[in-house]
Amino acid sequence: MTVTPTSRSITKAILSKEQAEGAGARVRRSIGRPELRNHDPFLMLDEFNVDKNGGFPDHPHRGFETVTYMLEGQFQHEDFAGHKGTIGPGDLQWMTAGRGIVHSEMPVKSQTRAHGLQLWINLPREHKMCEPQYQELLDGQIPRANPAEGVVVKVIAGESHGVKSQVYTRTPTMYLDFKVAKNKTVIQTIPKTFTGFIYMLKGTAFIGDKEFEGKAHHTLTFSEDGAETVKITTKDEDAHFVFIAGEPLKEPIVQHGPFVMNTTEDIYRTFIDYQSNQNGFERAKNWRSTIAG
Ligand code: FJE
Ligand code: FE
Repeated sequence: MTVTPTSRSITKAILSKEQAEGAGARVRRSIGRPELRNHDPFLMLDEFNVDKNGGFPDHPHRGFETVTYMLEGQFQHEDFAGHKGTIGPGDLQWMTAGRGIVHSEMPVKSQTRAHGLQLWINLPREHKMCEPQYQELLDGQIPRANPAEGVVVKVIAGESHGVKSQVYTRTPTMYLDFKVAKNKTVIQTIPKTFTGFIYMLKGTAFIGDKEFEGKAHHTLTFSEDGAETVKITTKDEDAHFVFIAGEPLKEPIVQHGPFVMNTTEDIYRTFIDYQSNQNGFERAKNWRSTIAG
């Protein structure tokens, strides 16, 4: 008989230092860095900081989803189908790239800094070539749970303390933004089979029965022991972190930059599709965004 512990524990704590990415942008890479590769179903998590001279000009995606969650400043987006918009603090863009998106992601020029998180979630084989879809929510449209005084959970995807997100997840995913005042304990449930992690934005939190200490800009990965809760405690500091978990796809991953497929053959086909503007990349022909300057 093996005993299932009550709370998941922390198996790794990795600090993300800033590195250059895109065009003059700075990111702290969490998932996707060498020590945190293939955290199935997650491909990448970047905490980005972009000033008015930087950004992520015209680039493609296929085979996964990008989830952009703004913390500070304003960010603009424009794609090859004419889909365009601006997201500000607390707003969310859940983009299913599916068979193909070409777009540009840039800060609003008058702003000094755009700061946020971008998560890449892999898609299961049967959804990789789906029609692209956007699910966009303003801060005020994202439901909150308030499990105790001083504890606010924004439910971006999945469920927390009886509050459910309406975001459709093709890969079962939980994405929760926790703000926890000092000297609190909160218990978050998590399905047995989900992998997951916490990425600390501010302050200090103590995770699991052994109270593993997590500090800002660290990724804390959960044990995969079937425990159905994560116990989180704060002490003499308030904490802000995201809690991200999902059902592993357990499929082969062949990634070439912004293209993520199951086989090398599908990656070769993707290069051809992108170069010859077909199978989802039709509108890439002669397209240039108006926001990348
Ligand atoms: C990309 C390099 C990149 N992190 N965080 C190579 F920078 C990107 C890319 C991003 C990105 C965009 C935003 Cl808005 C936030 C990011 C990397 O766009 F897709 C590849 N392939
Ligand atoms: Fe992108």
